[in-house]
Amino acid sequence: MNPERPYRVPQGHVEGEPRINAPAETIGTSKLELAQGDITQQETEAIGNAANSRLAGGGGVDGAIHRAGGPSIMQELRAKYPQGCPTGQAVITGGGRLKARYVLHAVGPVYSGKPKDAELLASAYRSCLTLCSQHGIRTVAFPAISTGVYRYPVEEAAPIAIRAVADYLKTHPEITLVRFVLFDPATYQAYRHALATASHRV
Ligand code: AR6
Repeated sequence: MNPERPYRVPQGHVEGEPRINAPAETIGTSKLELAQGDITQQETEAIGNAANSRLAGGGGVDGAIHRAGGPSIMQELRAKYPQGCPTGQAVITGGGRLKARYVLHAVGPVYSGKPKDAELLASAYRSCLTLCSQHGIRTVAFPAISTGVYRYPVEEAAPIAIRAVADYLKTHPEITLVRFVLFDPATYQAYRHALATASHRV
């Protein structure tokens, strides 16, 4: 661990109060940071959802977002995207009763162990960020897409997610904050490790 950057899990963090020692990195003028917690409580302008290609709702973070945001999110999905959303892409809806104004419904890959998994996972994050740029969304929180029901090993997924976001931020200063909100300690630690390595900086 770098003694200059002592990490502390911001478990007890209260929105609106300064974050103490949240792992973070500056990319150009944008900030990429990690937090452990429940993404439905985030006050970023948008939050990401780990959806399925039918956009049909489900368990995990998808279920939590629909429960917290209320039925308007599913109504909007059915009305605007009856054809669903391909793997590696994302669609946008309002946030219903969430604090976030928008939800980005990203479809990550079901893990197969093949090289295309990584490209589809990176593409899901890029697609969300492109929607942010198009809609004037400056702050966004992401869950660890594909690492739950879709069984993507988090040690593999974390560096892919961080690199995809970091690469996008290098050329898109209009997005000022990307925060990964990791639900469980093991996922948080995997992301912390990935952020501490240099692969996304080159
Ligand atoms: N806040 C942040 N992260 C969460 C939360 C939460 N409230 N709840 C769970 N996670 P998963 P996937 C984490 O399974 O693998 C659904 O049924 C969870 O611990 O939600 O992309 C969809 O409808 C894990 O680290 O998404 C799809 O059918 C991460 O979110 C399918 O699951 C992703 O786990 C998508 O599977």
